[in-house]
Amino acid sequence: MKKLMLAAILAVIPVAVAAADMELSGGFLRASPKIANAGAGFLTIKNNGADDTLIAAEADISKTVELHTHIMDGDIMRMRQVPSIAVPAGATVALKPGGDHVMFINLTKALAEGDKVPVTLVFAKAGKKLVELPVMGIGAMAPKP
Ligand SMILES: [Cu+2]
Repeated sequence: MKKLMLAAILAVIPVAVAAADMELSGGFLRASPKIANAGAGFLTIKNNGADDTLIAAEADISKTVELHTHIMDGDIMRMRQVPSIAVPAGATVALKPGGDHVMFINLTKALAEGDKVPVTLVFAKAGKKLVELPVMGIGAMAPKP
C-alpha cells in the first residue's frame, strides 16, 4: 500500500515541474494613451517546456481582458484582438509595446503608478500562471530597472 501511494505521488511530480517551466519576467502595465479607460500589459514569457499557447488572461481591474496584437493598416498601427499567442517550446516570447499585449478594457479601478496588478495568464498546457505587473506611467516602454 505504501508503495502504491509513493508511486501515485511520483506520478504527480512531472506535472508540477512542467507547470514551473514558464518563466515570466519584465512585466509592466500602463494606461493606454489611445483608448480611454483601458490599459495594456506587457511581459516576457520564456517557455522551458513543451510547445504551448497563451489562450487567455484574467484580472480584476477591468470588465474585459483580451489578448491583442498590433497590425499595420496602411501607415496606421492598429490593435486587434487575437484568440491566442503561440509560445513554442524553448522560445522567449516578448509581449511588448507595438506588438502582442494583454489588453484591459473598461477599467474598474484607477491605475496608479507604483501599484501592482495581479494578472493570471492561462496557457493551454501549462495552465494558469499568476504574475504581478507593476503599473507604469502612460507611454512607458519598459519596466523600471
Ligand atoms: Cu490592445
